[in-house]
Amino acid sequence: GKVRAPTHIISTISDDRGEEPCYAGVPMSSIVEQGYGVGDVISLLWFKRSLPRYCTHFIEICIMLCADHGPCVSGAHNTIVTARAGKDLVSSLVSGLLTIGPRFGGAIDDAARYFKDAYDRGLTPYEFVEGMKKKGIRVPGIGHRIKRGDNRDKRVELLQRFAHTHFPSVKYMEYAVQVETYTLSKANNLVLNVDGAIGSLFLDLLAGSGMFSKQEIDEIVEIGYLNGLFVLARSIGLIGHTFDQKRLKQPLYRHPWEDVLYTK
Ligand code: Q5B
Repeated sequence: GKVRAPTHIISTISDDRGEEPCYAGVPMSSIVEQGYGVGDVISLLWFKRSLPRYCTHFIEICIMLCADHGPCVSGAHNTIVTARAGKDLVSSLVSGLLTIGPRFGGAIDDAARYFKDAYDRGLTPYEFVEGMKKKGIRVPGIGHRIKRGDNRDKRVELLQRFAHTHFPSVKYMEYAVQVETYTLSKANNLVLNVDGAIGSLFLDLLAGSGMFSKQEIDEIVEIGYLNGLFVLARSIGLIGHTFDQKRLKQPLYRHPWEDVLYTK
């Protein structure tokens, strides 16, 4: 009989061998003709299933509101400096992307991991936050350089409002808000930030949509899918910053001596 030689690659999300490419089995013509959006495409290629409209809409809102946060944040700054050094689009983009991590934009997965673990174990916000402090770990999803208790992040508010209206349950987000109430009692900058809002709300999406088994949710949280939302979104802004610098014909950036403390 026919013997299939072992393959070097296994792939389960897309197939380009037929007349048209398929994402998780859905042909491109259906994607275009049925008016799918980028949230649907993310659902197919990341989660390998079609999600209900409120879920794909939520994903699209995350992408829109994380697309940029001005020129002063770490990622945009790196991209701007790189573009001004005469580098190409891809180099400028990746130099910005490389700043995404535990402090900047890449705290979504850890926020989901820690909020989920604390909520599922029934920890009070006090037990959770003080336990993290004892371990010397900053609570991911909490804290911001410019947002404060009296100057909340509008993006967080918008995500919360959408979820309150459309999600069947927002138990993880409500837990994150309780954590925020406790951290704000310690310091005014310890607000629930955009990473924490997305992390906790995505847990609610996964748990409340009925589209994922418990095992699948655990795997998604363990592998860490959610920083991908910030990476994808912020790429839009970083590409914009690259074009902006090129359009403005900005010269090589050099940081001013006056802004450096030279010390022995
Ligand atoms: N403290 C975000 O720190 C920041 C604490 C904490 C317990 C915490 C910090 C942090 C967790 C990571 C996270 C996502 C580095 C942020 C984003 C996207 C963005 C960015 C933009 C965009 C800010 C002062 C005191 C110290 C600290 C304590 C701080 N955070 N304690 N848990 N989470 N958060 N990142 O202001 O006693 O004095 O030693 O790591 O969620 O990245 O717009 O800029 O869209 O681009 O520099 O929004 O919170 O505060 O380091 O001076 O700390 O607060 O231990 O206590 P800061 P620090 P003490 S959203």
